[in-house]
Amino acid sequence: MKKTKPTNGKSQLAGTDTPDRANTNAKLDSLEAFRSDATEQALRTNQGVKISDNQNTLKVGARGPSLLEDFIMREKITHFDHERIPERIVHARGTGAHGYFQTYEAHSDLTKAGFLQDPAKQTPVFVRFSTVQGPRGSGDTVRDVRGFAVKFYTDEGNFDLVGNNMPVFFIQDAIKFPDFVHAVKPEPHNEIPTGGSAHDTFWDFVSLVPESAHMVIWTMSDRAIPKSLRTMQGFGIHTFRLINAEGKSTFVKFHWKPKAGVCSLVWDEAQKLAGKDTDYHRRDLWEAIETGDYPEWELGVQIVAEEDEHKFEFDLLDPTKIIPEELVPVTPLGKMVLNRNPDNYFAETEQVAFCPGHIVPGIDFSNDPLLQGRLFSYTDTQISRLGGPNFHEIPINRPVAPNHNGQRDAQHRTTIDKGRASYEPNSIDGGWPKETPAAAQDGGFETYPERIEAHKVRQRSESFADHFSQARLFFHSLSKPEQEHVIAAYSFELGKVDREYIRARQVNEILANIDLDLAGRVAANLGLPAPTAGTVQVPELSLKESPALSQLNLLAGDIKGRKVAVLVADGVDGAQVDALKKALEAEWAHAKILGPTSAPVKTADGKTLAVDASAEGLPSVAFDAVWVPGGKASVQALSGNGVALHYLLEAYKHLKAIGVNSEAKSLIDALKLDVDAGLIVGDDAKAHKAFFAAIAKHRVWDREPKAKAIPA
Ligand code: HDE
Repeated sequence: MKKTKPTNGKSQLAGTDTPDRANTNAKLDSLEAFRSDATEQALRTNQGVKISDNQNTLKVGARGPSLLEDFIMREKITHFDHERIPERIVHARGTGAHGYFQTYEAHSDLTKAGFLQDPAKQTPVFVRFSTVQGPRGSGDTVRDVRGFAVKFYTDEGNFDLVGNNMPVFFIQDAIKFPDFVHAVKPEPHNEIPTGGSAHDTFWDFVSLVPESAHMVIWTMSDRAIPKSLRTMQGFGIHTFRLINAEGKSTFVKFHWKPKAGVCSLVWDEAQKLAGKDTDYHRRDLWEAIETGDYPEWELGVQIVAEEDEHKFEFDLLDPTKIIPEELVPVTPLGKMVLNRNPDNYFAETEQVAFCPGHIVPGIDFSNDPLLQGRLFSYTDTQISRLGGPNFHEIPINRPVAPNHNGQRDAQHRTTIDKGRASYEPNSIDGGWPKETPAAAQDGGFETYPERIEAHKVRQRSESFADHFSQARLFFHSLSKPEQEHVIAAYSFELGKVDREYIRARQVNEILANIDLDLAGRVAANLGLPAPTAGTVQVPELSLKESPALSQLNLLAGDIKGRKVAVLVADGVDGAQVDALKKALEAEWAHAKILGPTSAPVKTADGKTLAVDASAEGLPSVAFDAVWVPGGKASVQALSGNGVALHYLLEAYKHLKAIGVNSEAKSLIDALKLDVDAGLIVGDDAKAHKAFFAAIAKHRVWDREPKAKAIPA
């Protein structure tokens, strides 16, 4: 037997890198190096002891039993055993980013909050986007609400705006939240389904709780399958108060409007992505920030004067209602830019702790009963999730403002408090830290002295009783394709409900009160009789449609940040590929070159063209559009390549812009795809322009009826 040198567990590959591999490693190193704080540092234990062997447990002889005295191995394994912390009970799956907020001007008429005064000041923020139902490892693109939580590290303390990508909520009173969450979470006997609401307990609950009707129709709309986290609106949902230096209070609703416009996936695409790229949204946000396409949102408020509180056809305190933007437009306050990825997922995105109760002087709560309950829940949940009441000391949660007070000790205390007096008043430490009287500016926090005279009761206000008129307004405000998607989503979800009485209840007692046509269409898809009337009298709203609710009216109009797949094979026309790439870059859009494999291809003029991935590795669902350049041999090869043909077919089915060079038209013909407003054949700058215009429209909606006949 050939004798080999003992390896002591070290990789034999070390030092044998091929030049290509070394190159890739160099690339990775240059990306990551600036982040490592262990460069040129020795490997040590947590107690600071240098480690000489990190490969082998201490044993009695090379083949003997391991020794309990191996403190190095025990420390390492013990720490590992406790690496996981409880995931969030809701919103467990999330992704975060750093950035800044900058006010457009001083909003002193509305609020004394310092971060809304100086247009030259950038206030740091950390944002966490999330899904609600699924566990931490679940798919990004499931049908669900998205969390949109922003922590502003202001000079006056942290302000958390903990919102969602939809402007209303499922319930009106916090006491119903555990019931709602138990119903939507995977069923208790088999823990199915992961990440979705298409199951009996969810529909059982929502069909029994009509106040959920408005939010449920939002979750059945395309808003629940956003294309990207960058293309979502955000909403504070509840009515809040802003308080100015004179103590004047104004009601507001917070809105985030994405600069990239609002767009969604189509359902088949969302389902496929959940398998093909579980991290699709996370990756998209990460890559956008790494490439310098910094996502941006405008923060705005709908402003309602205190004296106008009761002038609406709904109650401002009811979180199942919007204020239509046609009635109260959104006043822009400032912008938020996300420009830095976290260094460490766990330390930042997992450990960040939001709470709607984190507010600063100049902002205050309303009596929305859902908001009031949230003020308790978030801090309470961090105590078990983050292991004690000192979670504010974790770096991502620390305010930039100082936070001296008499709170001491408890688990995980890291501050080394000096001095004897951890109480107030004191004379030993000179009375410090002392209260700051509430003042116009820079004063201590003072609650708005709202006058309330009432009995203590467990009651729902009469003004919260209408559950259907705004659900109807939403449905009627959608474009035809969006309405069709809502009908399809209800049909899909209720089709997964085993108990027919639940399906029937949702159709007859909820959908029929929203819209009889909607109810009839869903009933037909479920094989149920169409209801002929609703079960309650739904108030007629003065506003019949709100165009601000349809995503088709919320596109950005440009193609910044969009991704285009370019399908190539040996013999491709390299000049055409270059020209398209340049044209896209000029618009801040990006091309990825996809080959039959991950190996480079040869261009028609004999050059080597590196590819970004194989077409199989980056499927069409990960792109906004597809382009096929010319080059006879390339087109010939693609016409016999099932992955490439499926690529085009799938992009067509998902209503995406497709551009083909005239030499490549044979591919389209072979697939029997018709040229339309989004399927462009051409070779020149004019063709690029038409192609880009189609991408800007996001989908070719007119193609949808035809696309339905294409196999999924
Ligand atoms: Fe939450 N919610 N929620 N929620 N919520 C949590 O807090 C809760 C509600 C929202 O990225 C939990 O730290 C109650 C509305 C977001 O870390 C928990 C009620 C809105 C996030 C909690 C609501 C939200 C959470 C779980 C009804 C939109 C993720 C972990 C009274 C305005 C924040 C945690 C992040 C997270 C409770 C309703 C948004 C359990 C009791 C309405 C974006 O405390």
